[in-house]
Amino acid sequence: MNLQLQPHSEVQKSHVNDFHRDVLKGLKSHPKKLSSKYFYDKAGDRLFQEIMAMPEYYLTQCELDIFKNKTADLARLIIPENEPFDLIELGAGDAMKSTFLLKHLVEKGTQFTYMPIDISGNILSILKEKLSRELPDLEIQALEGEYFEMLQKAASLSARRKVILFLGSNIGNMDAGEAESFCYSLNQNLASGDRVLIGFDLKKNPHIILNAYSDQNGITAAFNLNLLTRINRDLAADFDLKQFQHYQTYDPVSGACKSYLVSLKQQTVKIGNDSILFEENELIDMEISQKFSTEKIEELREKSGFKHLGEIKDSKNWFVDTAWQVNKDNQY
Ligand code: AVI
Repeated sequence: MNLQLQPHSEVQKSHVNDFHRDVLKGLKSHPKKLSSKYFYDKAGDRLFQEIMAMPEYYLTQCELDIFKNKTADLARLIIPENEPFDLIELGAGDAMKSTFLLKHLVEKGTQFTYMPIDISGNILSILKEKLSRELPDLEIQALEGEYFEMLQKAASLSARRKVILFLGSNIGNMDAGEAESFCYSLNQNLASGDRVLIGFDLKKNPHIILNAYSDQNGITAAFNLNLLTRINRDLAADFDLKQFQHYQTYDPVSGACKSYLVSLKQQTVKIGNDSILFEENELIDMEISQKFSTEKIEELREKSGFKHLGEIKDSKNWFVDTAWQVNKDNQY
């Protein structure tokens, strides 16, 4: 999920403009807000790798447990029988978990093309290189760009049935409205019979959840503060990182796990030609990592018009990969 682009390109300029616009809009709102989609520059990617390796951050291990130890069940749930198909992964990254499924399918001689979609061409070339070494028989068609544009491209490339993977509880980084419109658009961009597998982090003991996002070593804090460093670098700003402190909350009733940065004093921060005033203890809303109940997942499925196919949980029942199918005959 590295959004950094090659220097001096037109694409880079338009991304910097979007970033500038979003940052100013967010910091001029009440309460102040920054989008966690901007966490992932080079340093942010590295910090997220460190987070995934932390013992407290159980999410990765739970979903890995599903992909590694329940691979055949997973394949039975989402893979169309006796029919070639395209397996599309949204935000594939290093495809650490899905590689277990890919290996299983290749070994069984299943006919399919793996289509990883990512905004970062760099990540996709590393992935292609890794997979062609580990699974030389795998057919890969990497798609660089935004999810929905690339889904349309995938549809134009082949009329085969599509199976979409959206893993890692990335859906939890959207607020309720965004998650609904994302799932609805996903449904609208697919054809009847296509399938999706979405990873959801489930509600559990609140201490476990809070610990995963407020680690003792401050890696999650650094992950949040890194966005201020990015704004300083890319938008000529002068945030003093020592004057902002990470604060994490988890509300076990709503399932909202939220991170904030707290301004430690009254201060004015320059961003290019703009000045933003922070009161002492004023918050910047940085990220939501929503935790789900089975009912909430069902509600999301119904609102976006999918049919339930099944689900697989890890051995602790902390994480679920849920399979839905597009059923256009039955919609509205
Ligand atoms: C990428 N995403 C699913 C992570 C999460 O759990 O919300 C990002 C993250 N933020 C803090 N720790 C990890």
